[in-house]
Amino acid sequence: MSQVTQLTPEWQHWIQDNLGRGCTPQSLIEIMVSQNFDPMFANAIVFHLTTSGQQPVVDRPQAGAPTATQRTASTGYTYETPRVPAVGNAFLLGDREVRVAARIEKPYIIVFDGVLSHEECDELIELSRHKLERSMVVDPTTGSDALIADRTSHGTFFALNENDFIAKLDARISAVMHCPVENGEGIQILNYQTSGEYKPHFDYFPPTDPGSKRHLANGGQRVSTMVMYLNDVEEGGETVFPEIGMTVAPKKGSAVYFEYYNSLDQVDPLTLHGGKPVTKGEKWIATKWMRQRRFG
Ligand code: PD2
Ligand code: ZN
Repeated sequence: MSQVTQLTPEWQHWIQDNLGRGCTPQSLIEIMVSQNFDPMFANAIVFHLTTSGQQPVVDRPQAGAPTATQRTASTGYTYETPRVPAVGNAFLLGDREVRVAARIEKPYIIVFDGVLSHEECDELIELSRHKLERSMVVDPTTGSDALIADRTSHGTFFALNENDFIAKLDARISAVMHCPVENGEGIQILNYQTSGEYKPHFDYFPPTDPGSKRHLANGGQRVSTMVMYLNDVEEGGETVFPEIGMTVAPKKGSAVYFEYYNSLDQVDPLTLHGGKPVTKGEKWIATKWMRQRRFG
């Protein structure tokens, strides 16, 4: 069944009424997506009604698939010069050569090979194994940690520069991501057992969610993410970007980087992403999130 990319007057009133009642835009988008709306269309239309209060364009041409340019324009996000320059296929960071395996412009995504050595991957796993706890998400209304079925991993954090080993990785990751070390949240380690997954979500704090406020107060918005794969997963566990039909298969030592915040204070909804269910074996990743400013 094809996804809905048109707004009937009934849906328009429903959105306006609910925004008027104080519902968060994110909660309305989630309901629309559950009712088979195209996620990007839902995002754009709710964003439009939230910010302008004007009549939206209710029709979108149905003939043919929209081009990448049209899709980008419809989100309202402006692509600026990326934080990580789109030049070069490899760069030397200390004793490591990090290679670019793939790049996408909109949204801005890079797959890197060799960010971590196999020994570093093993060490991160061994240092984390004994302190894993069930992963949480941010409740959009309160901003508190919440346990939900959409995220069935266990994880733990390292403090920034916690020891020499972690400090070395924090420095390398910050160089790859072109962001100061102090803007980074501590490295997070996640473990997914078979059938574990993380359903599609945004890593940024949705600006209109009341619960985002307290997270934005420390370090500002998240600007970019790097997910580093610590093992080769037997089957499943790909990182998926459903808006652009892209999946990245886990490969020990490799990473997927993406950025989603610009100088106009906009966030890029095309970076919706998730961790697909692990169907055989287990999956270990390390995640780094960068903020606008010093974090912590
Ligand atoms: O496990 C992943 O591949 C994944 C996918 C999406 C992890 C995260 N997001 C995350 O930790 O934010
Ligand atoms: Zn994520």
